[in-house]
Amino acid sequence: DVERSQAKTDSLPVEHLPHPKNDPDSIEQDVLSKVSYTIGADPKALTTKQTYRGLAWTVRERLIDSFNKTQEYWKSKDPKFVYYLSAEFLMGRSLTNAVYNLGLEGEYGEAIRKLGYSLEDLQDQEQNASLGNGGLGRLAACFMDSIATTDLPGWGYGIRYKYGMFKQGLDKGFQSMAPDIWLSAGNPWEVYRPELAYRIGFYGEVKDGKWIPAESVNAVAYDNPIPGFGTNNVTNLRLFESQPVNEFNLDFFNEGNFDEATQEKRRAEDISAVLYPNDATDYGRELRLKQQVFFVSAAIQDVIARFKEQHSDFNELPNKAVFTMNDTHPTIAVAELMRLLIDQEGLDWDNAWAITTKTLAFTNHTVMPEALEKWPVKVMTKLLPRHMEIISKIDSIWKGSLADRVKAQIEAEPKAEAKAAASEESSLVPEDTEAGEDPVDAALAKYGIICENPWEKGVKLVNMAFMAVIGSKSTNGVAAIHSDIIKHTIFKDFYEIYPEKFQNKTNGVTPRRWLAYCNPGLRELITKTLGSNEWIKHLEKLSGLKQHAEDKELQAQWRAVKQENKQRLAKYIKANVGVDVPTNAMFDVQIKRIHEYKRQHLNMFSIINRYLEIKAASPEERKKFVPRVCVFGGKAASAYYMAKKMIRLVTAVGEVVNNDQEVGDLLKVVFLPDYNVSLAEVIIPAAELSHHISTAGTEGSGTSNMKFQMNGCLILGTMDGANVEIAQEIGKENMFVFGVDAEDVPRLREERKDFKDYDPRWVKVMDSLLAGQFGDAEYFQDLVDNVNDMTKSNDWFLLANDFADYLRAQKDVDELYKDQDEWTRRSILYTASSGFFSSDRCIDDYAREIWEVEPVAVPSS
Ligand code: F55
Repeated sequence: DVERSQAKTDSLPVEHLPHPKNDPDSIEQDVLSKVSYTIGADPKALTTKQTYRGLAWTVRERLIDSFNKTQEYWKSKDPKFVYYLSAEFLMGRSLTNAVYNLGLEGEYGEAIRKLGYSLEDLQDQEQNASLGNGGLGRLAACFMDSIATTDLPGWGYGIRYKYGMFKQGLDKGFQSMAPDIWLSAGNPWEVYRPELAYRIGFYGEVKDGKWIPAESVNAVAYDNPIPGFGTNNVTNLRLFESQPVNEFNLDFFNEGNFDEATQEKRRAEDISAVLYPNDATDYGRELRLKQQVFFVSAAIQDVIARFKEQHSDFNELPNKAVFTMNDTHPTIAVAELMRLLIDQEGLDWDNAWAITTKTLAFTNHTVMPEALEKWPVKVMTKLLPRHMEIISKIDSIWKGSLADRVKAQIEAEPKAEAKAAASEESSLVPEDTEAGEDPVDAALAKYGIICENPWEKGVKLVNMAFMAVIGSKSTNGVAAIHSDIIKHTIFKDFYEIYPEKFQNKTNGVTPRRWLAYCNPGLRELITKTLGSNEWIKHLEKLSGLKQHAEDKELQAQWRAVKQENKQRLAKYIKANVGVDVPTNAMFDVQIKRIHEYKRQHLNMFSIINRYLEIKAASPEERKKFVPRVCVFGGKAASAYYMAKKMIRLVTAVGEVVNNDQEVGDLLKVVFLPDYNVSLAEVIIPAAELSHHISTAGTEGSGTSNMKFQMNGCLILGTMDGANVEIAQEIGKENMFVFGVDAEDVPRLREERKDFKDYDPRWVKVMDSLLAGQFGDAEYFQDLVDNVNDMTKSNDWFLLANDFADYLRAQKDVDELYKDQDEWTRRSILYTASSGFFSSDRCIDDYAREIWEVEPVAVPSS
């Protein structure tokens, strides 16, 4: 469908195209021109918003200039590309990032000053691009920055949702939700490409091996240029919008039936309308599956079209392209690439399979069973009949080879019964195989791609993660402990059969957005101390700070920066939730999606305990408490009942504590609504203590832990996710570690029915909630029961277990805070030890060890 006819360009004087000039006067001129002719505003009476919009358009032009050069250069070199397939890209704002990454902060700063503004003023006018839920979507955004910065030929592919992550408000302390209308003022950061449209089919039937879809839409491209830092490279995030093939039906219209006339349009536009605001479960819904196949098919068709411009032999595809699948959401790619190679390009099955399994890579982000997508075969068959045929064939080939291997294993061990074999570490037979059950059946039931829904007899499901492991060249986890766990739990048999496929790639975050740009005070201090700003691109150079960690002068300056950042946050808190917070108190933060496994309620229980202790103390004793400001932020999925209660727990306790005269400035508890990327950029630089307290073995990696570390914020955490590696880098003794280890969790869960060891402080906290000390006791009843009443629930996340040790760690925190020099020394050490957690390092590891893609830097002309 792509329009590829060419204008007669040979004789056009393209070399005389005026490239934008970058001196402050030219930029100022340019802004005035843009506000007049693009925005249509009166340059003599500009609002801040209009100024932002005009300015953004000038930055856009400079981005596109480098973008065009980069893409042209890459085309001439024809290197292998990585394509990052992700249903989510949580980009946040673009203005500051673009200006700095282009290296134009000085020129722009001056031009903006002349217009009577600061870059921050204008930046505040920008809507966040919140096309993601949380860690996974933000990781994709950090990766785009690092792919550009490290000169990798790589593009992102995703969906241009019309409405992003919902806006969160508070209504009498409860979460309220509103749609995120982020495109209302236009989007200067994207380039619409109406000529790039791919046809995506749904439903229908397969006749004589040929799929005839009953419904089709067009996937139309929008390019979002992504500038690297300290390079000429500007790469691309290509997002697709769903458009109808036929705008409307004139016959229906003429009959006066407008609803029918526009039905196709509405059905098509629904596909890219809304981001599912769920960070754990959403499978089962047909529209969600439509979204997934929509962007995956468009991306693969786009890549194949460009491949074919320069190549004719598909065996070359794995040398020119690798698709990396960000969790299970894009894993329909396995079937879609097979379908395109076989049905469109005429390859045979074996050839297509060989190419597919060399061209795809898979990243797993979680072991939480409810987050591992499984689609009902019924839904798949109806929506994607041809894909379902392909998946069935992949499944039967896989089941055949698994059965052979299980049989071979049992024969090699002739005396062993299924049970005995199961007790062996290296057995393909599941451990929970029942006596008398056929071991082959047991293995197939557990590790088949198509398997029965354990909760609904007779209902068959497609396990997308299993298909991804089988259909790709590598599978990786996102932190060392996590990559280890997946090998021995969810992907056990796959690991035994294909050990070489399994890798670890510990996550990273971009030090540009998450340190250099969000914390300018610290940026300048670090650069001054190290004598250069090379660390922004080579983060391991931060280790040079270690030798200065004890320097009293530096410590004082380091504290002054933190103090300034705390004041900025205090102002924000006052303006947004009306609470006055003391800036001499410790700023203690937990910001992330609200989840039982992340245990915000454990933090709250410790805060309640602190409150009760302050209340019980004499005025003299009260003086010994270290004052704290406890800040929470995070969204709850709309259907996640407990998560919503956890939010209410924070606000309810805040209402009591913040207004208690006896407590005064010793304790404040605030919930900041609508936590998003730009709010994180204000909170993280101001934080002194941050919470990463998931039950060991449940968090894939965590990435905010790395952001806090970079900004010199001390960590209170469990031995989970990337905390383990952070502890290695900074020294475990410098982190506040508590809680059970991952390997003990299964046993403790078994034993939890008999748990009796309740700490007396835990009992008091539970009693205070059930006595209504923080309002509506009835409302909190089931939240308490869930962790405290073993007859009703089972404290799956082991809060009661970890509580006493958590309070011990909290005491250690308070003690250390009294010694500000030691606290600051550690803070410097945290930043100094954060080099490993740059997404540049992470991307480089992916590039060398999985993608096999090499940098191609655009030369300066
Ligand atoms: C979104 C939609 C669905 Cl259906 C399932 C999961 C998600 C999601 O947002 N997951 C997510 O954010 N996972 C997180 O990924 C991070 C990056 O790897 C990890 O750091 C984090 O541990 C993990 O929970």
